Amino acid sequence: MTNDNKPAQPTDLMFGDDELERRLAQTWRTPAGVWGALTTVDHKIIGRRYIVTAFVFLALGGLLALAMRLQLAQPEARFIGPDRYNQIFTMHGSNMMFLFAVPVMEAMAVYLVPLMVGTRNIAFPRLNAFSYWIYLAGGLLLWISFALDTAPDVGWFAYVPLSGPQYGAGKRADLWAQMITFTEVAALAVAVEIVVTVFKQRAPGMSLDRIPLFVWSMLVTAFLVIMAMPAIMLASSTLILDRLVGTHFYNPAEGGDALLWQHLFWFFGHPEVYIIFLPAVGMVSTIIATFSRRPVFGYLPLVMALIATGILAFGLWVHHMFVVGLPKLGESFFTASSMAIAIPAGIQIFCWLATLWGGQPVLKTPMLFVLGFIVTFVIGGLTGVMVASVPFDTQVHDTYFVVAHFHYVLVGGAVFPLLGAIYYWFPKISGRMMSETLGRWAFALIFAGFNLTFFPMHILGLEGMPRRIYTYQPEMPWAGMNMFVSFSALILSLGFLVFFVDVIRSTRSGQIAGENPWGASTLEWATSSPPPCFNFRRIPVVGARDPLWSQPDELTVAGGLRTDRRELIVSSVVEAQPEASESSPRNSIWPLLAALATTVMLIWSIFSPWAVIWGSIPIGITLTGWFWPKQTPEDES
Ligand code: HEM
Ligand SMILES: [Cu+2]
Repeated sequence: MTNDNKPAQPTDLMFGDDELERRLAQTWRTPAGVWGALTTVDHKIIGRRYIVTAFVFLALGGLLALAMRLQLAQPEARFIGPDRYNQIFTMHGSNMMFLFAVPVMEAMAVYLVPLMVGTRNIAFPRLNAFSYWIYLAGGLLLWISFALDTAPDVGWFAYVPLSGPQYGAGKRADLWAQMITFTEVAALAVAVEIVVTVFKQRAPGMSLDRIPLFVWSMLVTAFLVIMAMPAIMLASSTLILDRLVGTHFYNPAEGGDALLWQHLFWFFGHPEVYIIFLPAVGMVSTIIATFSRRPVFGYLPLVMALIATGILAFGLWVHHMFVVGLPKLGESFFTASSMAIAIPAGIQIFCWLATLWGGQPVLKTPMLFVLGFIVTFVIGGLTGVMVASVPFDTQVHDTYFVVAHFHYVLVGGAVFPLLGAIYYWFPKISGRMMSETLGRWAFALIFAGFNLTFFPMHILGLEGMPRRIYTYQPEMPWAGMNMFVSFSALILSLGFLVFFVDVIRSTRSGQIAGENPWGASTLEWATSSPPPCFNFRRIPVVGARDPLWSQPDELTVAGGLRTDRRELIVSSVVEAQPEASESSPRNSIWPLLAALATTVMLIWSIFSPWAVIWGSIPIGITLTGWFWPKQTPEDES
């Protein structure tokens, strides 16, 4: 490294392993207790917290789904009234998309990406802490409004004019819109951290063509977040303006445009699906390689497919609007682009099958979920190609066919890989293995329960059952199938219950994992489980795409980072040549205070436009505290 020209500074070259660990732990540690928990900027602690919170929201959203299924099991049931039902499906959809699916994927990246690229912390660690707090505040806002019976009731895409000032009474739609702001600020923050971590903090030698596929997938996802989220923040903020100060963005009578809402929403909403799906592609590629005991087939095509999906994702949003009456040429274009996205998906599936074919797959639980994913996702993809066709979509739009389709791609395409990923990385995160027996039970129940719940919904949809109805008449031919679906949802829930029991049980008493229980090839397995606060005793030097397979005995390491302050290696974007050592921020309470100030401003601004002025003052104060030089060693460089 370049900066050890001042001999007095202690660097990692001067110490033996034990002494070095002691010194690094001193520099990087998070103090025990509440204060430590509130001030930490360790990506592992924040990442774990983020993952756990997202899974709590998954469980809550699942309970809402069960409530809906209970209500729909029989015609004319009296369990949930129409108003509450509207709140429940809106809560379920919004909660699953904004509080579970996107955050959980980013959370996995917050935990894993720094380890996989061989660095000591994520870029902008205080922003990372801020992101978690702001996400938590947004989640609490939504759920508290539900507890107070004033939850949003306008569907997860909140179409105007229903959500506008004329029809959306009270503050329900505003709460929805502001929840979006919270979660999007959080998502954008993490996306920026991921991009910078991947581009500038990779271990020496990890050139672009050696980046693990999960990291590639998160890099592409981060760019999607950066390009898609501003559209929805614009939409939700202008909706609040229409509702609060009487602007006319969406009011046709005054020159506004109701369709503008749909365009802005879906310009974000379609890429959103890939923001959830692409990380899953990375997880699947990783798990398949490890359990087939060979490098994944077609690294370059897989990376290209990720990037192609990311680009195409921005060219299909209008397929959500086929029934609004579009010019024929426009319809044909968006049909074609929607079908075209099946090509990169096909390439991915081909590469995975080829990897399995050429390897000796070991069917551990993570692999079971991956196989379940392939089957389910292909079905969801096929119905996707069906609804991409305008005449067909016109028939099934707003029916249960669509509900079936998007759960196949969301649950099959993202939740299955995610559960596989939890079984796969749990040993790294907790230091303990999950149970193989319970894992198999969880998989069997979830896979069977899922297909039994959602497959019949295709048929219900073809029989004309609309989505978002709180009940139906006995004369309709839907009762038997609905009862069956609701019963199957219980099987599905039982599977999730087994999963949660396994997680809790294994955290306490799972078998000790050791560094690399699966014999995997990527860098996160080159340190202890769970990793120490400084991640790696010495920074590895990467000489191949699968470092732990091609350099099995001892990784080469780089030296020269200081031990008396938090330092990481900054490397070049393409070749990952070390360029400099850079200091990394210490723990701080300011991100939490800034998040609190932002929360006050955002909630207040639902009620008064002046909040934007007065509420900015505390934010300014907290940001000043955040960035104030404190003469710590980290400030020197
Ligand atoms: C775990 C089991 C799940 C069950 C049993 C379930 C069930 C349902 C049901 C019955 C509806 C339709 C409500 C209606 O139209 O009246 C629905 C809507 C929806 N679900 Fe799920 N769901 C589950 C998981 C998920 C997951 C994991 C996600 C996302 C990652 C998700 C996203 C959505 C969305 C976006 C809607 C549309 C909400 C709206 O119409 O505004 N669901 N779900
Ligand atoms: Cu779409």
